[in-house]
Amino acid sequence: MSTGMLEALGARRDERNADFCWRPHRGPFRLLTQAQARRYDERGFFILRDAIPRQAIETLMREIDPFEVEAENFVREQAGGELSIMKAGAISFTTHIVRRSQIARDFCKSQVFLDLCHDTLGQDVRLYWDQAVYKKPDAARVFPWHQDNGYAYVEPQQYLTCWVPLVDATLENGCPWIVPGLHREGTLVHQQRPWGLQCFDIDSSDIPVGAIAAPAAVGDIVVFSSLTPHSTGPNLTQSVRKAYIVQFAPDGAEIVGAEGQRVLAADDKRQFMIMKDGKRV
Ligand SMILES: O=C(O)CCC(=O)C(=O)O
Repeated sequence: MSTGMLEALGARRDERNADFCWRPHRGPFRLLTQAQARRYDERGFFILRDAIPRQAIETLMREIDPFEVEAENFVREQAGGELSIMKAGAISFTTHIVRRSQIARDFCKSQVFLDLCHDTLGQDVRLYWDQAVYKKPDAARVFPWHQDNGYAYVEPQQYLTCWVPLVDATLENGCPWIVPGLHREGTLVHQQRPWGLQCFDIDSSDIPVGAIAAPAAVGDIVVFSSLTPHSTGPNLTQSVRKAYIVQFAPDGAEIVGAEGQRVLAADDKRQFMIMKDGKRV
């Protein structure tokens, strides 16, 4: 079924991804219900409701805001307003906050992430990436359809993304949208588009048949695979949509370059172990 979907969307597998096979999750689980595990296997995502106390999100947001201002000012003042996929006044990506913040480091080791990692990745897990994404009011700007593994090709391909809203993420302010099912194909070819990489040969603002919106309130986590195609909609409101994205990979994961060169994803300053033998590090 998904091969037909791939064709319909003008998508194809990355050359490095010849024989990917999705590994279903059988448990035993610490946190996931059987229904959530089934949804993750079948659709590539689920929303974990009320998973983080509001107070923890408020503390985290207060910590992140000044780093975001600094990143935004850098792009505005030193990079001519635009740097890679970041555009001052429209969208900011503030990466590796854990390098500078104990609050962010502690957040990434919260029990809920340990449990999610245990249930989806195994016993030995590292933080792979963390970034805040702030979407400013901008009626046009969507974030294009992509898989997280399309930005840097990681093996094993199946790692975990937790999209954490710092304010309620709604259809109006740019919540995630997900195309279910295609995570089972592994990593797809991504092409450069003006606002980011894209894995479908459609307009970035088009919503494929079957796509599902994932609005999420403060306290929820949108949990998806690094292989789940997703986008976020435009921010049609007058306030900033803020999210913190934390990604986790099994210890030993490697980034594979276009020529096959491999780099271990184990920079201890930002890709530290969160769990060893199933226990917090
Ligand atoms: O939060 C957003 O608006 C898009 C971010 C995203 O999809 C990503 O960083 O992979």
